[in-house]
Amino acid sequence: MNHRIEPALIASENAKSTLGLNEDYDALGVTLARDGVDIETLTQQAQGFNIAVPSWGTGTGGTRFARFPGLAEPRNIFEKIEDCAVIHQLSQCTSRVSPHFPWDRVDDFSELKQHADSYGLAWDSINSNTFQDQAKQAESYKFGSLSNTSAKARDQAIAHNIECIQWGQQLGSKKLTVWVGDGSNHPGQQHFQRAFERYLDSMHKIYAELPSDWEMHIEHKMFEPAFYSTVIQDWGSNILATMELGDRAKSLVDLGHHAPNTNIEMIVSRLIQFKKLGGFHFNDSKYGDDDLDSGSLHPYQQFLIFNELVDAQARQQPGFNPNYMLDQSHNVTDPIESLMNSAAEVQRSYIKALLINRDALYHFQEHNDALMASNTLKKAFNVDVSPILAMARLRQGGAIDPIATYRAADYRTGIAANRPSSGGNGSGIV
Ligand code: RM4
Ligand code: MN
Ligand code: MN
Repeated sequence: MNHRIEPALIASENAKSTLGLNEDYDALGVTLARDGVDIETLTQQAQGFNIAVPSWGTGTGGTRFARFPGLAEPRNIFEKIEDCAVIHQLSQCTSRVSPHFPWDRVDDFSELKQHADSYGLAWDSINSNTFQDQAKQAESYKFGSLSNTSAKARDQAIAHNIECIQWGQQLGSKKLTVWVGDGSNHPGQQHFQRAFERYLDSMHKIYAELPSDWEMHIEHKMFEPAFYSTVIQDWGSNILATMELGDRAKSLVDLGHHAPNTNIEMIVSRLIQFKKLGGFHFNDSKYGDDDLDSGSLHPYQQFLIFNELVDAQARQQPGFNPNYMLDQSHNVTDPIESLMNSAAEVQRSYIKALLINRDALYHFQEHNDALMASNTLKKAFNVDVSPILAMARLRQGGAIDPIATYRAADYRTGIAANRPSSGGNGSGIV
């Protein structure tokens, strides 16, 4: 298998802190054993954790105002795959990449698949893009795509989603994620019901082309690019659409796509209950969408979401098999560093949620002991599981400290000559 970072460098960096890690790991093992928790089981669960990386997250993001490109940014999907290979090599929990079409379109998909294969990477959900007009596109999406009042524009958007499925089949993907920018900017601009009817009609046509072993994930978003209303505004519109379409249509929760203070963990619970939780786009935010790295501001919210997920796993809830992915914009950090860090932060929430004493929690819930129920969650949240995450990486050939190892490798400087700047410093969504 190909490597982007010299394995010998990872080994020498790891050697610097293996002793300390072993001590911390053993100490944590003793503490956890006191509560009847086996640290080895947790480490295996950490090793089994996987979260996909969005191809578009490997480039430096921007705002409506500006974008400040970084050194040696990937210029195409082949180079994005190389950066994803670095992320996975060091963090050992991101073996899948989610492409966005037509941004990542290539002429030869078998060549692209081979390229990813050579780094041990597989393909996650395919994302269609009908929120921008492409060069030489016949119909404009200025006033929507799947819900456009023009049948020609709708047909073009449907055809794009179907070609996304076909490209995905060549890559070995099994999922299509549909997020549309459709909506309105002025009260009265759009007839809400007719727009939703047109959207559903278009989605039925895409769903009819979905291979039998594929799922379709619908992503809601309450604002942007439409700022007054969006056609799939919230989880309510989302689940209604998936229920109309069929069992293989499920809802996807992007953490940045809700109003501030929305109880996202409760939405997750509802979707689980009705077998409609397709997956996640993890990120964090204070004001807008995708603006902060996962777990950087609201780690407790992320933990509470994983409380619901681990609960469903423990109860073996039928139809429960959500897909995890990061979806965030990195404007001032090195995207490779942010993606490694964020993958580990989501993994951290998962491991902490596994530590929750579920029988105790159920007991306190049944007896309406609000304080002790809350403290049961807090007890798990307050455990520093870093040694478990580091041990999981070490045992799989990754880095004890991915950021330090990445910096020691000086990856960007090493490839800068081969990746001249594209000069793109205009505004950019990702
Ligand atoms: C959207 C949404 C989608 C992503 C685009 C780039 O806000 O999160 O998942 O495909 O951004
Ligand atoms: Mn998203
Ligand atoms: Mn988003």
